[in-house]
Amino acid sequence: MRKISSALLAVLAAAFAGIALAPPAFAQLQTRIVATGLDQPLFATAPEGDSRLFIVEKGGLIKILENGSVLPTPFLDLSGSVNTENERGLLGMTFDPDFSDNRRFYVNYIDSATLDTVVATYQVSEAQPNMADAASAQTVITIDQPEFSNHKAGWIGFRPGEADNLYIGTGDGGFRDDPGNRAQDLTENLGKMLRLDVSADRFPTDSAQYGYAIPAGNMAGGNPEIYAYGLRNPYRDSFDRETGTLYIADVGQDHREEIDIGAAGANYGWRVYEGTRVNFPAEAPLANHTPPIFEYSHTDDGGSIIGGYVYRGSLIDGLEGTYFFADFVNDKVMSFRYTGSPITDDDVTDRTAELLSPTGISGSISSFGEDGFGNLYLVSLNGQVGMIAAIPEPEGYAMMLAGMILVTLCVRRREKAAALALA
Ligand SMILES: [Ca+2]
Ligand SMILES: [Ca+2]
Repeated sequence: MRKISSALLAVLAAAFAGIALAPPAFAQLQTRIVATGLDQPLFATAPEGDSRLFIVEKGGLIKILENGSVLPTPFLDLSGSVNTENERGLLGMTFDPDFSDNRRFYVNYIDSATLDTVVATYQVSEAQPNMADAASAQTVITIDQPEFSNHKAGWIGFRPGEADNLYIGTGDGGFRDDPGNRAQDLTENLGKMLRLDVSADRFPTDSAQYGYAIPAGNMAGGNPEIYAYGLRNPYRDSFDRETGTLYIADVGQDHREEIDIGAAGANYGWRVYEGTRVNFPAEAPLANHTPPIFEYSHTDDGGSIIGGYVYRGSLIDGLEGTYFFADFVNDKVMSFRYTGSPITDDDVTDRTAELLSPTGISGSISSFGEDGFGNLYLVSLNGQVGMIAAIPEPEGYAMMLAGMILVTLCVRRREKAAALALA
C-alpha cells in the first residue's frame, strides 16, 4: 500500500511538475518597476544571455542595472561629446552579436562639436566587465545633419542570424515636410535604413577609425549604405529575435503614425506620403510606395509612435509573438500580432490600463527595451524603467502552487527513503 501511494504521488508530482515549470496563463499584464531616478533614459538593452540591463540616458551616460540596482559608476560617459538639444542626444546602442568574444558594442549620438550623427564602436574593458574602455572608441560612420534639431532617429541593431551587418535608422534631418527631400534622395543617408558590414576594423592602422564594408543586397543606384528609404524619423525599431522580421516605427508629422516591415530596397513613402495619406498633393504619386502594415491617426491616438519589440521571453505564457508599441504624446501602450497581413484597428489591443496603471510606470514612454532573455521593458523619459510582467490567472497560480507543494513533498519522501536505504 505504501509503495502504491508512493508511486501515485510520483505520477501526480510529475504531472504537476510540468505545470509548475510552465508559466501559468496570465490574467493581465503589469509593469514592475526595476529602476528609478534615471536622467531622461531613452533605451535599454543587453547582450544575449546576459543578466545585466544597460540603460541609455539622453545626456550621454550608459548605466548598468545589475542584481536589482543601478551601479553607481556609469558603464560609459559620453556627456562631454553629446549635444542634447531637442531630439539630439545619445540615442541608440547595441551589442555586437559576438560580444562574448570581442567585447564590442556600438552607440549612436549627435556630436557636440559637429552636430552630426556619429555611430561609434567601443569595447568593454577586459579587466572590468562593467566598464567600457573609453580609449577603444572608433568611428564607424558619421552622417551629416542639417541645422535642425529634430528627426535624428538613433536606433541601431543587428538582425538575428546576420552577425556582420549593423542596421542604422536615420531620420530626414528635421524641420517639417523634409525641406531637402532627403528621404527620397538616394544620394543622402538621411531618411533611410542603412546597413553596414562591421565585421572587421577597416582601418587597422588608424586607432580612431573603424569604418565598414558594404554588404551584398543593399540598394543599387545610390549611396551603397542604403538598405531601404522614404523614412521620416524611424526613432525606435527592432528585430523579432525569433524570425528576424524588422519592425520600423516611423514617427509621423501631423496626421499618421506608422509601422513598416523592413525589406531591402523598399520605399516607405515619406515625404510624398505620411502613412497612406498623401502629404504632398503636388508631387507625383510614388509607383513603388510600400505602405505601412499599420497606421493610426492623430485624431484617435496621438502623435509620436514609439516602436517596441515582439515578445519572445519565456516568463509570460500566451504572449509570445506579440508586438508592443507606444505613443509618447498620448501615453498609450498597444500591441498586436503580425502574421503577414495588414493590421486593422480590431487587431490592436490597448494595454495602457495594464501597463501605465497608477502602480506601474508613469507615462512619457521614450522607448521599449529588451534584455538578454527576451523580457521586455518600458522606459519612461521621467526616469523609470519597468519590466512587462504577468499577473497570473488565480486558478493558474493555485495550480502552480499545488504543483510546487507536491513536488516538494515527493522530493522529501524520496530523500527520506534514500536516507533509510543508506542507513
Ligand atoms: Ca581602426
Ligand atoms: Ca511611410
